[in-house]
Amino acid sequence: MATVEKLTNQAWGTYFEVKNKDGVILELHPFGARALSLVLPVDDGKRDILVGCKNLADYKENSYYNATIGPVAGRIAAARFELEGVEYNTEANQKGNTLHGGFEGFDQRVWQAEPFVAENLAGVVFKLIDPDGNHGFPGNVSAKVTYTLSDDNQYSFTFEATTDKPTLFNPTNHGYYNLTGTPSNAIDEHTLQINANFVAQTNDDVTTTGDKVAVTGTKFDFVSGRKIGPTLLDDPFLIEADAPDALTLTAPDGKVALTLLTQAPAVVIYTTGQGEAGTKMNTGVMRNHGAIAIEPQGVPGTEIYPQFGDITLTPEKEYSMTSTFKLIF
Ligand code: G6D
Repeated sequence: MATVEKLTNQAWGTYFEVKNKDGVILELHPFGARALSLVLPVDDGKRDILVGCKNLADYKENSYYNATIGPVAGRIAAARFELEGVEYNTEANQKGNTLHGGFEGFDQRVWQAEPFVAENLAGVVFKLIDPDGNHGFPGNVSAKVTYTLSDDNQYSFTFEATTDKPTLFNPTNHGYYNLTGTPSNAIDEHTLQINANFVAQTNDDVTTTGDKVAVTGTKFDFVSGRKIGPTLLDDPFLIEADAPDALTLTAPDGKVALTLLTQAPAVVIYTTGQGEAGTKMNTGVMRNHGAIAIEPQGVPGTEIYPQFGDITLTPEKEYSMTSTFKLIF
């Protein structure tokens, strides 16, 4: 029977530990409504497949790790957008664009936490009120992230939100994974299969162009599944609407795999590089290409490219998006 406990220690302060009947452990924290660890009982020992920081102070320096990102994940080009004829200016925190909600996005807020247990699962509901005009985004937004771990080994997060005036809302979970259990191993020997025939084309500053590119014959072609190798990615994969799932990542030893099912139209895949190499993480020192971030979300740039969908949140409609990782071990 899945359980959840509120705990306190020196590294994290107050955090939550969810356990299921198979001994999977998911640790969650109110700072950034983030996951701290996801430990699987593999036959050769306990394996934490999340790449996270050693303590809370490190998360404040590296706040994207395994955090809730919002109100808008990815980049808002030129840190501006228009809604119903009104122009809004957000914070230009990277190369003149707004990255991941600006200087103090959802990953840097302390969320209200409510642990809960239900039939065959347990988890934590994190809640946040983002006031009108905060960091340039209109609307008093009530945001909620529900993390669950089920007894049939499914790890899920659901984003929900309401607003009192039209705004943008496109959150994600910025989970970093290494299925060997440590970022001291490169991800090169992991096998990745993605049900995406197209990626959204990006500019040099990683903003999207509005066009999509067929993956066939390119470094983005993971349709049949292949080893990641030295491939560097920071791209939105456009998930085929009729696909049974979005992607599957498999450990080099084959003992662990994740299959992602999501209501999101895209998954941004980001592979770490030299910029993160050398950082002392919770499960070892990050080597070059030591982790892969898997971020289900609306396509970045949708606020200017309607062909990608719609990320406006209005008082008339609630936002809800669920992503589920099937944990195979
Ligand atoms: C870089 O461009 C990438 C982002 O997509 C990623 O989320 C971040 O590093 C961690 O800015």
